[in-house]
Amino acid sequence: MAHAEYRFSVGPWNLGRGADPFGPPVRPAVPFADVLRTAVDLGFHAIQFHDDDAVPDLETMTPAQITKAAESMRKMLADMGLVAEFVAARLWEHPHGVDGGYTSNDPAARKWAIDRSKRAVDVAMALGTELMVMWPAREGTGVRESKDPVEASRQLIAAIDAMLSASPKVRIAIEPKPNEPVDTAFLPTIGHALALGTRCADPARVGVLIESAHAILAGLDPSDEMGFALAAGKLWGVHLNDQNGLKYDQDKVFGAANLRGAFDQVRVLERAGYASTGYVGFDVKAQRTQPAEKAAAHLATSKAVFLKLVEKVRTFPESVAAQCIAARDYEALERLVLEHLLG
Ligand code: 3MF
Ligand code: MG
Repeated sequence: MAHAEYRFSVGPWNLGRGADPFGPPVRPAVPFADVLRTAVDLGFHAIQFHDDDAVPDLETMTPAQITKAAESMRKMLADMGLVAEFVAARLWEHPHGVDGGYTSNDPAARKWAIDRSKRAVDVAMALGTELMVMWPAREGTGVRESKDPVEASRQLIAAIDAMLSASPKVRIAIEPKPNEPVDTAFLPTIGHALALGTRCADPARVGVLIESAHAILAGLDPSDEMGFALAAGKLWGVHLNDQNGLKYDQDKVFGAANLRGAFDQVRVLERAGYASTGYVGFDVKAQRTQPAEKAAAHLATSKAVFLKLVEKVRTFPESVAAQCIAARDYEALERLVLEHLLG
């Protein structure tokens, strides 16, 4: 049987400058044209955007100006054989978003967040993608009593509904994360995101993007989170990476901490035919220790690991596994998986 080819995507923030909470950037900023060149050189097909990656001054521009700027970005992509995968409104860096956007206790900040998100929808449409990603970064609390969680759910639904009404085509993929930068986030898991989606104005246009590390931070198995979303036809994007236990968000190379967990993620995607429905994105970070000229290696490695694991999945002795399962000999199944991965 012929296999669908996987298509890969990356965001400009994945070619970062090595800053962390304890130290400033250690590498020069990568000009946007170089991000695109690196993506092409590494065999990626699509670019993921924050709204202001595509249109830097969108808050001071008219809708016509936003559309014009995004269309010229679309042309720049097309000239290099690339397309936009999605746009996400970057609310979390703006002074108005300091206590979250949609769930801020300040009504002026909530209004700003919705206005900014609608502008981001305009950016997406002009870039030629219908997909918006919503990572609710600061939609949560550091002090639990500071926000009302019942009200917060309503506010999140209102925000999604506002985005849905900005275009009849737009689809929204919620990217849940349980913590960081907040202590406790209102949409920590895929279950929360999918449940919220059913309460929006047009549930058919609300789905999810799953990041491996975010699931691990919630104490969940990323492949099961993916399976749950796939079963509902709602897995509209993935951010594959890795995470070594419960600590700060590490955005490690895919498979770097748990190769078997990475195999399980590729297997669930492969068995569901994800290659023909969505991009494989890597939300990975270059280590601070990398010099500028070697600061894309994490992307190359993640993609190489993914493709090797696709081969591992395709060569996995499924009929032997089925015999182990039929005999309920899960120790034999365990050994089969480990020998296959080691082999
Ligand atoms: C944070 C993330 C984000 C989102 C991105 C797209 C900066 O942990 O994963 O990366 O993926 O904003 O919405
Ligand atoms: Mg991500």
